[in-house]
Amino acid sequence: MDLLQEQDTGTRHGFRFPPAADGLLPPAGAATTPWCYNQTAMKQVASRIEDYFQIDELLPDDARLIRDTVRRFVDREVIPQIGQWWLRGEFPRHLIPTIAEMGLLGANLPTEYGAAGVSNVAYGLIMQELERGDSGLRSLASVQGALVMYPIYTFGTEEQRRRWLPPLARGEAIGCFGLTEPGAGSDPAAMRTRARRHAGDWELSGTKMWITNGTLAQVAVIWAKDDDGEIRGFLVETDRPGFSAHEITTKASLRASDTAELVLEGVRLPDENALPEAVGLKAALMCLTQARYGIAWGAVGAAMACLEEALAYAQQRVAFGRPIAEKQIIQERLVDMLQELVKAQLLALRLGQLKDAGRARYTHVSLAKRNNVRAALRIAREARQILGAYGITLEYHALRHASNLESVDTYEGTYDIHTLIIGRDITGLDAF
Ligand code: TGC
Ligand code: FAD
Repeated sequence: MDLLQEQDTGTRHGFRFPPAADGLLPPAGAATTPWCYNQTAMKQVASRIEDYFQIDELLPDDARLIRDTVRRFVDREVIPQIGQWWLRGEFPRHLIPTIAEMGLLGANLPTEYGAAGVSNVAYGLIMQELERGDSGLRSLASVQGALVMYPIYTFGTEEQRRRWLPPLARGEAIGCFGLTEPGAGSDPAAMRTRARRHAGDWELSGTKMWITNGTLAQVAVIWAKDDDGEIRGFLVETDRPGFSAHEITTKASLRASDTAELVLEGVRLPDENALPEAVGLKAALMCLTQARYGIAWGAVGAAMACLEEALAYAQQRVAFGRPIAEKQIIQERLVDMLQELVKAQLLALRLGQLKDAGRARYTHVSLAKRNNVRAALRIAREARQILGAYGITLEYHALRHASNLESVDTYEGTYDIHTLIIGRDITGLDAF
């Protein structure tokens, strides 16, 4: 039997519960197998934990509306099938047109070039809901918006904006961002990719590694050192001679995401493909700040999904004659998870408010990314343990989220790198 068959998908998370405990039993006769669903229990669980500190009332109406719309989309189109896509190592590219139509690509960029122009808080909630489905889905949107549309908007010419931003917002073109190399990740200044001048053109040579959307992309934002050793950003159409993308197929994390190695072998580019204001590593780091902001929110979504699943499961699962939710150790674990979730929610919201007010510093973003991703990872691991053996399957979501979050904890600056960024900020001393 295909354990991931789409069945009984009426619940919010498409769970299959183990034999139920008293008080949360499904209607008599509902379960013909040892498995059953209990929609009422799931709804009760969600309403109990998702907004424990009544943060909803701090959100503007439009942001709430946007969140609820994305939530319905993810519940309907993603959650019932994500386990299968993940197992097959497949990014659900058929969802791109809907995601684009909903305005989720580059959503916090101005409407002038086709983006939705929502607030940073609303954008964060979009990332939260996408990652509640899967980190890979949020990654697609993060890269497209924060790492491709943002640099074109911020560092590009008017012509580059007009050419690329509308199709990127509509999902008709997909972008990727090549900064990391096989030998340079945390320290991108050590990159070896070169951009040499050739009779007014540029010639790019080098290898970029771990690039999200790498094989899907029509355009790559590539960072390379020029003849003076200055780092510059370029727009590289992926059908140019000398450019190739090779999917990394051995991932045990973020499997529903396209990750690739990019090889540039003497790729010739006209000068108009250089992003004129993207000169110096700072330009690349500014893009990372935008993506890290979205990740800080996204991690909250993954954590919410895991806690909901663990709590609902604990109420259903009987051991030693009683639901495991009655055991003190389980309650302590659930409370620790909730406490971490609430802190992460508050941090994300305050960061969003600061960003909307133009007062967020990149070190604030580092702190939120560092805290929220690590918190989500711990919550996901705890959830997996509460689920016992069932927790190692893809019918449940905890292990998939935990595994994805291993990547999220590494990319966009590892936990250690954010420690050093914040450490430098508060001590004035560089410990890199
Ligand atoms: P450093 O001296 O720190 O900085 C140079 C200049 O840049 C400024 N700056 C930033 N500005 C905006 N945002 C940031 N995050 C910034 N970080 C630094 C800084 O103030 C300075 O400005 P100025 O005016 O004084 O010149 O540069 P450094 O070479 O010492 O690098 C520092 C370090 C280690 C923090 C940086 O290299 C770093 O962040 N490393 C981590 C690399 C990383 O995060 N890579 C991510 C690759 S992309 C990715 O992972 C996508 S995954 C997407 C997905 O699938 O969702
Ligand atoms: P390294 O830099 O080699 O670090 C190895 C270890 O050493 C880490 O634990 C690190 O914390 C630690 N370390 C490093 N420096 C220090 C120090 N000074 N002090 C103490 N400890 C230190 N990159 C892109 O450019 N574009 C993408 O789209 C992209 N997508 C990605 C998708 C996935 C699924 C993954 C896994 C990665 C992706 N990356 C992408 C790359 C990612 O940004 C890097 O993996 C990350 O920056 C870390 O670099 P590294 O893997 O080379 O690790």
